[in-house]
Amino acid sequence: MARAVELARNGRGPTAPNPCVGAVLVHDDRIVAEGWHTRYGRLHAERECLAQARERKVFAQADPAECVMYVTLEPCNHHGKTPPCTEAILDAGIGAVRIGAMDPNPRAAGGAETLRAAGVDVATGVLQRECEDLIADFLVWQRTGRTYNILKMAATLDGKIASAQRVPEPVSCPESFVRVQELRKLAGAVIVGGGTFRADNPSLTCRASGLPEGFCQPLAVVVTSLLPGPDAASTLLRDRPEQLVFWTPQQAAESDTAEALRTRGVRVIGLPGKDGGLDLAPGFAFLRTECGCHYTLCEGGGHLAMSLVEQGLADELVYFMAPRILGDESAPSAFAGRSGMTMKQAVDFRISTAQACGRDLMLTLMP
Ligand code: AOF
Ligand code: ZN
Repeated sequence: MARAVELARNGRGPTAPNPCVGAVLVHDDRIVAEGWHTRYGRLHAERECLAQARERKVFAQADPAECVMYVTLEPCNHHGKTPPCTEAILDAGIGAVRIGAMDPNPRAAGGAETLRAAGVDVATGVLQRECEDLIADFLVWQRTGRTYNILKMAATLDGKIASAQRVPEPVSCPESFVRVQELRKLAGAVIVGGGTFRADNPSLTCRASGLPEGFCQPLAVVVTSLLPGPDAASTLLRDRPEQLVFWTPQQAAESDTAEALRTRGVRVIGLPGKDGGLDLAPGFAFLRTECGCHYTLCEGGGHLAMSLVEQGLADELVYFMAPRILGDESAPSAFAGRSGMTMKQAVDFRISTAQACGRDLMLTLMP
């Protein structure tokens, strides 16, 4: 199942707004075929896996009744863009199926029962946590009208994201930079706070290697109450104003500055207030419905990160921990803006994956 989870991740992005799913076929404790859902509307993981088994002539030597299929998501039971996977499994005569997560989509669910009723040996809940984390994005798309928002932070051991002088220097190692580019490739929009926009003058482009021809760069969203003038020295304003979006208080969105920015093709979106800040949820709904984004990536700074966490809009936290210490209290932190907190008021996350990334530690955390 761990291998199936790994395979499923290959489809993350292209399968949206459907889930990514992986499957492996095992005979005699050996993996004999693999497959994953590669793209929205294409064959499901189980059918890809069975196709590979046939291509490799697996069933010439192995009795399908002695094969076990491991699949990260309950096999679908419905005619969608493709016929039901339960049918494919039964037609192939597979003897046993091991399922990770149950399908939360009521139209497709029920596969486990159908297979059982047909005499297949079915077990559910195999690596359930991992398999459920894999479809956290699918749950957000199903249950809300907004994007699945990944919050990425890179910080020192003492949680600092920059020096007190805010000189734009990397905190994390080159390997982590590569991983961030993969996240930007996944994202339809990259979001930063106004402080980061002003201090770093970022381009927020994806510089992953081997980008496909005609790759569409993610939108750049800046959350700020302080709109820049249309001629401000900003890489984003200069290079790609049409892909630049500001989220700003309602009043600022009606200002002359906002109008001047709009004449340059910049989108200025007014958001309602909330707890002294902005209500960010309508912004994410805008990106999903008006811009067709499925994933968004927020890259700080600390105030925006904390607002997202408090508003329940950090669906996944990717935290690069660099083994370095700054020890400077006046340096900005990965999360900021609250005061007088007790430990009871800390926001808890669960570690989903932890892996070395160059000299850094890369943590994926779920709320
Ligand atoms: C599976 N295996 O690999 C996937 C499943 O429109 P369709 O036919 O692509 O069906 C999409 C639904 O099927 C989707 O909402 C989810 O419930 C399930 N996805 N199921 O057995 C797969 N991708
Ligand atoms: Zn299916």
